Amino acid sequence: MLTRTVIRFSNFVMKIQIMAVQELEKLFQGKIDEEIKIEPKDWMPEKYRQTLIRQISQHAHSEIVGMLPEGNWITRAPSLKRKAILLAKVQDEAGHGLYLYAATETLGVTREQTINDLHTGKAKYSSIFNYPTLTWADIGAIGWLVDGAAILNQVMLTRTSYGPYARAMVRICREESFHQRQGFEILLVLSKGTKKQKEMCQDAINRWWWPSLMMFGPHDSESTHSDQSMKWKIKRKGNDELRQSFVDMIAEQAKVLGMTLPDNELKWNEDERHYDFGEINWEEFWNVVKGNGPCNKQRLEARNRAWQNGEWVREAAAAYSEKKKTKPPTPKGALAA
Ligand code: FAQ
Repeated sequence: MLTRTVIRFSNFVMKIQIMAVQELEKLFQGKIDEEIKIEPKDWMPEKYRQTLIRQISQHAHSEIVGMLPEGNWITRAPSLKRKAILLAKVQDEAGHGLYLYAATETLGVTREQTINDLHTGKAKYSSIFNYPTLTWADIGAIGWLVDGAAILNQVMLTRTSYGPYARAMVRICREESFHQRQGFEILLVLSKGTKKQKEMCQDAINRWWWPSLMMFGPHDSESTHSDQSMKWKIKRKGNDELRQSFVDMIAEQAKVLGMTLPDNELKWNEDERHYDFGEINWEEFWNVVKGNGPCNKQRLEARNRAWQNGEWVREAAAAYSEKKKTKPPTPKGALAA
């Protein structure tokens, strides 16, 4: 008799809990529908939190790993001015990584956890950064195509439903638009240069075009997360729609450069008012995502090495912070030791 009462009572408690979660989910979706931002201390479905942790940390890793292909050219930039600009751009990417790691932390994971996931190969980062930068023109192509693709995707993210992510994206987008312009300008100079410079420009565009299209992710029909992420307004546009906007924008800009895009099927479609374009090599994409691209191994080794070499900096920062905690505050007007 007593056991039956206990079972009935625990079933009743479970039912109440399920009802409470359903009510919370309704309130949560209501906020999303009314365009009210979700903030770190608000209730959120666990799957929403996990989706954000995955996407924002993947984005942060992309910024940090993305410093490597360009960083490789800082010492070889063709002039002092180009060197200063490239240095500033690469530093910007480090800043973007920091804002995004901080935004991930607001979801209850530590930076050590997220970074460890990158270093052990568990976490993904954008496929694009697993391709090599062979000539100076590649730096132009990265700015024009890679930053161009990044902006299209990220302007939508300034309106994403999670407050800290949306706010981080506002500043990032401003800096990315400068990055894209500097890339285009590098290519514009090369496109008006000697025969060899023109060839270098075209060769870089040929190599970076298809990988840039892959940055937008799989077709919507193959995308695991798009449907739910659109309902939660984490994503505002699907992968295919953003990719199409990118093709339409770049096809026009390529004309200004007097360069071609390596796709025989690229053609203006008057009825659709869009450019038609050829099919992406998805086998190549998934191969790179799974860790088998031209530079995946090299990129992870570089990040792991940087982490190990930076250990003394982390230790010094922790020791300094401990020292500050124990030391009495400096009296007003006195000189700090
Ligand atoms: N590479 O279901 P979906 C930059 C994965 S920042 C690798 O469609 P979702 C700045 C995806 O994670 C560039 N993996 O996924 C810069 C998922 O994995 P799962 C980075 C990819 O999230 C410039 C699976 O495939 N930007 O360039 C890729 O809804 C120059 C299924 O895909 C961002 O991260 C890929 N390309 O849509 C820095 C923006 N695509 O769950 C330095 C924020 C998909 O199976 C120099 N992220 N996957 O483990 C997003 O907008 C989204 O995450 C998408 C993918 C659109 C990338």
